[in-house]
Amino acid sequence: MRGAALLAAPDPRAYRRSRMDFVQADPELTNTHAGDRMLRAYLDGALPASMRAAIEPDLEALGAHAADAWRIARTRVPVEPVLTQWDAWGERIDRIEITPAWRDGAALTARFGFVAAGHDPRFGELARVDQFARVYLYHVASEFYTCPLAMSDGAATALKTSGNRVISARALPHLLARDASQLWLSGQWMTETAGGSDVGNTQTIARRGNDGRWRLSGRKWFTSAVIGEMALTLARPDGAGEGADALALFYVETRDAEGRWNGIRIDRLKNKLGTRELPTAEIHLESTIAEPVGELAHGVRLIAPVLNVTRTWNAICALATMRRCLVLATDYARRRHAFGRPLIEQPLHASTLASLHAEFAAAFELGFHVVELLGRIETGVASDDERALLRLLTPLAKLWTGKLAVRIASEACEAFGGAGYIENTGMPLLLRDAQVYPIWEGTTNVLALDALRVLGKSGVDPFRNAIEAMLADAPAHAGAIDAAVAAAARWFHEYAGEREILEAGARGFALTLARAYAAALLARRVARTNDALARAALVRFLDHGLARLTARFAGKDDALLG
Ligand code: MFK
Repeated sequence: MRGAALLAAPDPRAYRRSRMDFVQADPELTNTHAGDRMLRAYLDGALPASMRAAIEPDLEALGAHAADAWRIARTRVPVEPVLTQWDAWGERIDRIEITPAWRDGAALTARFGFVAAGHDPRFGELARVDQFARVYLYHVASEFYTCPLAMSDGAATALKTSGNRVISARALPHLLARDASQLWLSGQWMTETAGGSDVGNTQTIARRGNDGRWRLSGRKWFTSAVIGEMALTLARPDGAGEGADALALFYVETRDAEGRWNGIRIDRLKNKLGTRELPTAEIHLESTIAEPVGELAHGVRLIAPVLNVTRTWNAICALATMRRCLVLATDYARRRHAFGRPLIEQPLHASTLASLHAEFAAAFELGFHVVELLGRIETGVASDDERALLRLLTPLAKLWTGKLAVRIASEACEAFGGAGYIENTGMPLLLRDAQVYPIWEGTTNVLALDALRVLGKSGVDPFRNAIEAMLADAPAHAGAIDAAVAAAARWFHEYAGEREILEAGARGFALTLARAYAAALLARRVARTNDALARAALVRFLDHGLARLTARFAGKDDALLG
């Protein structure tokens, strides 16, 4: 059957009963590391054997944890965090009760080093690969505890690059702790009511008191880690001008030595579509004591390492959701019989699933390539071209995986028929949660514009050179990939002087670059390993087409928009 390499052999455990007492067998999730051929093949190729062997037991344990967590979640009543603002006697306490998976988060993070592993000097440039393999296996079971972990990782990275020795000496040992009692989580408080994507509209003011200390006053509208011990946040020093350049980056510890809030009031928890285990809060800062991380301006530049790291987490976590959806939908297709045979043997159903597996395989290549580049740059072994490349590929990977996760989660629900619309199959939760990936950490359009801005500065050469180098090793599939890159480059140069047209087409342009790069990575893997799964994925992925460029529509949409 076509697509068999992507879907693997039919499962003989498929469940049948007589029609009278028929009960459909539910899909099973077994150890997600042991059963992940793609992850295992990737790690076998990316890591030296000694490192691979050293981390294997942890990955296997995380795979077992993922399967256990899925089973437990299917049998329990869902719980959500609860904010209690006042105690019985009228004192303001603002206490957040977290959920069971979150209560396990610190111990698991200490044991598996979800943040620390990425900064572990033992593994040099490959430390990030180790870390993100762990994150990939943990994410769905974590119930988005990975969100504050992402921000903590971002904060550790930003503090390291800031050169602020005092704050680094205080915070880094906690952010990178492998002892749960020492572990800190960090928030990243950027979003305000007037300044969402447009962070330059930030209204929080920083004032320096007579005691020489800085205090922040303002309202932060989406704070996903207010339960953390610290945060990095943007504020406008009193008297500084308007706009983003005048913002400064501040370090905040959320509680004082006695455990009281540091001038922080939690107004309410967000009532969100998904990620409901994550206690995202609206807060007021009222003379919150803070320390500048660097100069009293250019805060966006200083917080950018947080953005780039959390965008990488976003991409890997989106991949984790896609993988979970595909494993469940494929397992179900082996167990569910219709029209006389299992769904997996129905050509259209199999083909639909195989196409999704192929998209996922390509996105997986891009996501982990970004991780590899991040590790190379952080350990000082990367070239200038690789630096420029990572700056471009990070938003591309984030925006593409975000959109793809929603599509795959939606298709996976559909692959279950009516059951996919029923809460306690677990599928609706995956779909609701997936919708967050294209939204937070920069929407698809914001990131597409970011990619344009990067190319405006660095040009397309680093991107083209990298693709050419990969295709030199994989000439068999170069034609379609070269054609997509050439079309994108032509489009970019043709409209280089026409900003409105460039912006209007930025999303299609960004998706084309992401798809072409991912195809080149897959083609290189096929050439190097002759892996059957990678080859089947490449053939299907190329068949879907790489280019997503749009025609010149800017300024011509009035009839549609009214
Ligand atoms: C489970 C997964 C975990 C994920 C965790 C999720 C946590 C969720 C919580 C949130 O959603 S937090 C809020 C997320 N918000 C955003 O992501 C903001 C979206 N907006 C943008 O990304 C804007 O592009 C941005 C605010 C970064 C910039 O807007 P501006 O005000 O137009 O600034 P500008 O002039 O473009 O950039 C200022 C400087 O920063 C420039 O450098 P120079 O001053 O040297 O010229 C830029 O080059 C630099 N810069 C901007 N983005 C950068 C960057 N540098 C490196 N990397 C970047 N990504």
